[in-house]
Amino acid sequence: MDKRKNLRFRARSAEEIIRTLKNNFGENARILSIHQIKRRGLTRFLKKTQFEITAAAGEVHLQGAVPQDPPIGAKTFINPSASIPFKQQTQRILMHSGFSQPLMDAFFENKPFQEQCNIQEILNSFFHFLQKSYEQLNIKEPGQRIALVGPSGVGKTLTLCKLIAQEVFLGQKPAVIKLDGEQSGGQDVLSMFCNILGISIFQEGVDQYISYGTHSKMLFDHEGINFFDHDAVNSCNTKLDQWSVDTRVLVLNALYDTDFLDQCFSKIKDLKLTHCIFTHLDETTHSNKLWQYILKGRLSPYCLSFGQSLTADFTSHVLPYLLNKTKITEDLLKLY
Ligand SMILES: Nc1nc2c(ncn2[C@@H]2O[C@H](COP(=O)(O)OP(=O)(O)OP(=O)(O)O)[C@@H](O)[C@H]2O)c(=O)[nH]1
Ligand SMILES: [Mg+2]
Repeated sequence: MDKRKNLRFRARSAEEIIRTLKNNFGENARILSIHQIKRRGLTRFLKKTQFEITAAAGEVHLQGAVPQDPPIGAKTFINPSASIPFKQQTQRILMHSGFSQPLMDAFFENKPFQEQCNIQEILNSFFHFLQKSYEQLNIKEPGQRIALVGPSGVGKTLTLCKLIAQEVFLGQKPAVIKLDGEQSGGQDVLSMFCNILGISIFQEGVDQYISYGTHSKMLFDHEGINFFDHDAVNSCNTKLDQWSVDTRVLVLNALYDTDFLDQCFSKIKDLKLTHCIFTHLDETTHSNKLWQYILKGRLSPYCLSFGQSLTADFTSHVLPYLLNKTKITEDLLKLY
């Protein structure tokens, strides 16, 4: 097998995942995505859980291969109405499909326009513009102290479990620190999940500081923050400073409207945010609006979550995943 290429395989357990990764990539593996294979009908009760894993050797670029399919069918759309300028028509389609004005402006800035061009070509070149812009992002690698922050209920804890599982599959043992202000006595999902995986979990303010020290990698689960509350934002920042957290990940639900997403992204400086994660992609049909945050949001895309599994349903293949979900509103194209 060519070890430079991505590897896709199926496995039934963490041990099987680790074994396959080690056999193919040695210690240098990197998991790109894990999907839980959904079974239908009665067989789902009889068969063991199975995962599909995509992995790469460490030096392979995280985002992997990009699908070649164009965003729309092979039909040719010719400008039907000379009265509305062609550029305006294209903008209208893109805007109604959920793309932001700054993104369109950046696209049109680099695209010399001729009135008699074909609309499918323009939309395809917009698709390539998205891909190229992503490839030009300066995406930061996550550091050793990673905290997930965001509004209440977005999926911070569940996403943290997915990240812990990924570390464990790679043979690592990070420490988990709960900064959630609650004293659950180890009865919450995160504590139980860590206990099952043999991961040390500490409750800030309850466990002694000395016990954290031996772990090089630390993952922090912060309680939900009200982004409209300055005091809450400041106290979160102070806490992350005290813990010297270098990777501060904004976690947001992809279903949120753009006003609220804008509000959360406006706290980048206050919280010294570095990365972002979008969740609930499985429940989102219109993910086009996410491009503006991925390309112009000034945070490095970390991964996407698309399901409720504790160990699967996430991908760090952000570019191909989003390209696959990107759609131009078909009703508008019917006019052309
Ligand atoms: N369908 C779907 N559900 C998700 C996803 N991520 C999280 N959830 C669900 O969203 C709910 C909230 O998830 P949590 O991880 O508890 O959210 P949280 O941000 O930690 O919540 P707080 O700690 O209360 O702020 C749970 O029911 C999760 O199963 C996702 O990507 N897809
Ligand atoms: Mg939580």
